[in-house]
Amino acid sequence: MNTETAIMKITGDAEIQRQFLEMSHLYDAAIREVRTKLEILDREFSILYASNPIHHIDSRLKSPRSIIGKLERKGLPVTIESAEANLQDIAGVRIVCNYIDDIYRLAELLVRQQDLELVVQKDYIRNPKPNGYRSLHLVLRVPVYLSSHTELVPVEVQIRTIAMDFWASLEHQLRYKSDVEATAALKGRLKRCAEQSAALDVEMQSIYREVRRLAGCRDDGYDGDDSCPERVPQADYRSGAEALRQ
Ligand code: 0O2
Repeated sequence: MNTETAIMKITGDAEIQRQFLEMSHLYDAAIREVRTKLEILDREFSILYASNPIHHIDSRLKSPRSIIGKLERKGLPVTIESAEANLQDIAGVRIVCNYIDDIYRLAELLVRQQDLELVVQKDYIRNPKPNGYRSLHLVLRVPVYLSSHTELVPVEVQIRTIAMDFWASLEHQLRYKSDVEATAALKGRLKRCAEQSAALDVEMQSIYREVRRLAGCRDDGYDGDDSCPERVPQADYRSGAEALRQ
């Protein structure tokens, strides 16, 4: 069954539509919970330390077309059960920060919350992808309290700086615009931009720390160093909350 046939099946079948609505409600609730947690942290930082770690937050529910496409690419059954069992990015939250320190600080604060469980962590800042992509990815399981029971729902959280986000959006266009050929020259130029923007992030971080020190700002208790603070352990795919809670 190709993607179009699968979409036709979904849109034409009342029972599948109902299941899809139920699933969307669940993942949307999980997104809202994560967003609320982040807004609370950001507000607290602004009150206590006169700083806002979060520049802005984006979130999205993966569309049926994109869910079906991903299941097909992975050779998995195209059903709601299969999507729930195999895809961890149906719910996605992207946090865009000013500085690299903010990324690790937020990750640490999220993972410390008792009701969130860290399932997967991928640190593409310490270990950028070969194309230059940088971002910290966490998959968190979030409890959603329903009328009859509680569901633990995975949410993929991507945390990156403004510079990383700027780069990723152009690279995304190059990758997904089928009418633009991703030549080696374009890829090479993008890779160089990734290196330059990584250096910019490090320098901006350093200047910001110095400015805060000179201004005598209240210490936020975070002792990150240089570009990649050691507080968040090396990227890996292990399960469990221990990775960041150590
Ligand atoms: P979209 O449209 O953003 O949703 P997995 O999800 O684990 O099965 P993968 O690719 O190994 O698959 O996961 P990974 O590496 O954590 O990447 C997931 C998401 O990160 C992607 O989602 C992108 O949003 C982003 N991403 C990862 N690598 C790149 C990259 O090289 N360039 C850009 N621009 N974004 C990247 P989707 O589903 O691919 O796309």
